[in-house]
Amino acid sequence: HTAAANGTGKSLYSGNVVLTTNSVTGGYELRDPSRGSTYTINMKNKSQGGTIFTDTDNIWGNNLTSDTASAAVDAQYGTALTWDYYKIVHGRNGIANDGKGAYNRVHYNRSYANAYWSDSCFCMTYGDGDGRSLRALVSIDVAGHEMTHGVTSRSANLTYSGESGGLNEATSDIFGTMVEFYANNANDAGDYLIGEKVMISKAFLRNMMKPSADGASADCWYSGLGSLDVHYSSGPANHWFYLLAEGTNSSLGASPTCVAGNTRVATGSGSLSGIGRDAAAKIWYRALTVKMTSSTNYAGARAAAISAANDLYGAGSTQSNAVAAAWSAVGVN
Ligand code: ASN
Ligand code: ZN
Ligand code: CA
Repeated sequence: HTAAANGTGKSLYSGNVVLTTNSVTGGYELRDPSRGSTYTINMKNKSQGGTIFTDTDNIWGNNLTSDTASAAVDAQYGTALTWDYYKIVHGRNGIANDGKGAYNRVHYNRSYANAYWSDSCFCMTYGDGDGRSLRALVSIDVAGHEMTHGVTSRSANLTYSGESGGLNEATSDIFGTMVEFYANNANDAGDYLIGEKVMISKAFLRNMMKPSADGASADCWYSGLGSLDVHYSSGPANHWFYLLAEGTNSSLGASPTCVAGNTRVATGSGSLSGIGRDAAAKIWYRALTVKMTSSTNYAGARAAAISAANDLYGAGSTQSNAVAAAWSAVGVN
């Protein structure tokens, strides 16, 4: 039995948000009948089991970790935003494009400092963080990042190692960021950083404006890129997206271009004009869902993105030329 109701969520990172919940006998459950019946369960710091969150007055959480429902609000909100982003912007009906919602498991295990998507349960798992370097990993960009792994798996299915693994990770950073911009939430404004809300000891997990700022990611393609961990070989594709969307003269941050392998040089000779986030995201979504395959590498991603831009905007269009120029700027020729 499902009956959509309007609830209020008091989140950890996004202030107070509107949640669509499910009216049941005696109260409400944290399930969204309007978005594929997405729901959130409380793992109660265990790694198995879990029960759906329920509430009597449809006001969930207290913006603090002292109420276990607060992190559940962030997770449920992040799932709703990701659903809406893919549906409204890209016409995709859920992660698998079949109208089925995923579910969330929050408070997974103890001091668990990660979040991950699983294809087998079609579900999201969120840890509370270790309390030293990471808080609960339920921010909008992390939720969008993780669920995009589900989208990738149901489309190009980029193999999670080597260069295709870096492209897989970058796809999650790109659309996680796009979901954050889409949310337009005053408490968690859109930016080109990943994980800025959940980090305690550092400012971000990853930085699309300057990937190497994390101390490990590459800014530019080089022949050994595929040997890096996939969370670091994502750097050139993350930076490509940033340069394509915003260009080199953005007020947002420094935008190095690349020459000779992974050497970063100051911008000057190679100035780029951005085509805007929305056009850049449309191009990458088409590349992901129509052009790329499990074994696509960086050279293949360049070809896929140019082909997608040609389809959407025409060969020789400003957008198509900008796609090529941005790939060249990160060393992919
Ligand atoms: N949070 C990590 C990620 O989505 C989990 C993993 O290593 N796959 O990249
Ligand atoms: Zn990931
Ligand atoms: Ca962010």
